[in-house]
Amino acid sequence: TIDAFRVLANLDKGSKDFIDKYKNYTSHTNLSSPFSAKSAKNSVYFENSKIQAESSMSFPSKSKELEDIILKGLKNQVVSVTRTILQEISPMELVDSILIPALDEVGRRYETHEIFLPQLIRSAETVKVAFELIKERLIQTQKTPISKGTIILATVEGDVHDIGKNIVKILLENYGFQVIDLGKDVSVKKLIYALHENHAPLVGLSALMTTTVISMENIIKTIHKNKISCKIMVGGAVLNPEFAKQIGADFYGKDAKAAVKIAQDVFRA
Ligand code: B12
Repeated sequence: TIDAFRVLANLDKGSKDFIDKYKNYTSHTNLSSPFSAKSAKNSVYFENSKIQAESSMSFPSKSKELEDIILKGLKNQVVSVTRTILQEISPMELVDSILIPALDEVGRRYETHEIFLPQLIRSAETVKVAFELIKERLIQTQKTPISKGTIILATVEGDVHDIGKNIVKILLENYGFQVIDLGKDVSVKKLIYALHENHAPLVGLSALMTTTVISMENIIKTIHKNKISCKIMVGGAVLNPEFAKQIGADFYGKDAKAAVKIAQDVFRA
């Protein structure tokens, strides 16, 4: 309690002492790798592809290292390992098969009180460093500079989780769409204003918490009430297709690739 108080009172700068003291706290409670279940799922996605066959040879050793770095929030070690892995697999493979499963495991540990907020923050900051490298790589391989259409993206009001939304953004841009990113914790007012200003035919909303899907529903209701002509796609770990439909969205996207597919369909129509 004293250590936690020191974090909350900002006496323990950057939560350093707290994390140093408790970083090994979970090691005995969970020995299983977060990749065991997820990697099976990912391998289905890449089944029969040449990339999968090639990358699976050298992939596991470094992926375990990156997983550890994320779980322990070792921000200063993430760059070199991420760079090495990016020589072997594509940026999106790295996102889907390492970063997201590791964050899921961080979320699980947080939920079961195996780790606490400072550790959650450190892990998120570590992923952000890896994500910057991924972004650089995706920008380098960007296909067309010509815009295929304008999309507004936002993480809804009350929600600061923007890692997923940022991945969606970078992939949409990679596929030639122009993205107006309103950022995180975006109010209904700001979103409606942006829609009026830009006449974007597609808006993408992200929410990660059960409490903030209400903001998402409010935005959708306001768009409909104001008869703004645009399609709405929604995503975020807390949603599913049924719920998306229930709150009035036009599309639900499970991941960034799904967002690209939706955008292609909307702008083709
Ligand atoms: C990282 C993280 C944080 C970071 C966020 C950093 C950042 N800048 O984003 C920090 C430390 C700041 C944080 C804070 C909090 N967090 Co948090 N966090 C997480 C964690 C571990 C990972 C989220 C993540 O980035 N996942 C990876 C990304 C890539 O996945 P994604 O967002 O789902 O995105 C993918 C798809 O969903 C989809 N997608 C996403 N958006 C969109 C949009 C469209 C249009 C489409 C088509 C697709 C799409 O594509 C993406 C890429 O494939 C989750 C646990 C989890 N497993 O989700 C908890 C979690 C979301 N957090 C949680 C909580 C409780 C909090 C706090 C309230 C903690 C606190 N006590 O303060 C605060 C909330 C602050 C706030 N007001 O928002 C809970 C939410 C519980 C709930 N159901 O409501 C979770 C689930 C943890 C848990 N299990 O308890 N958190």
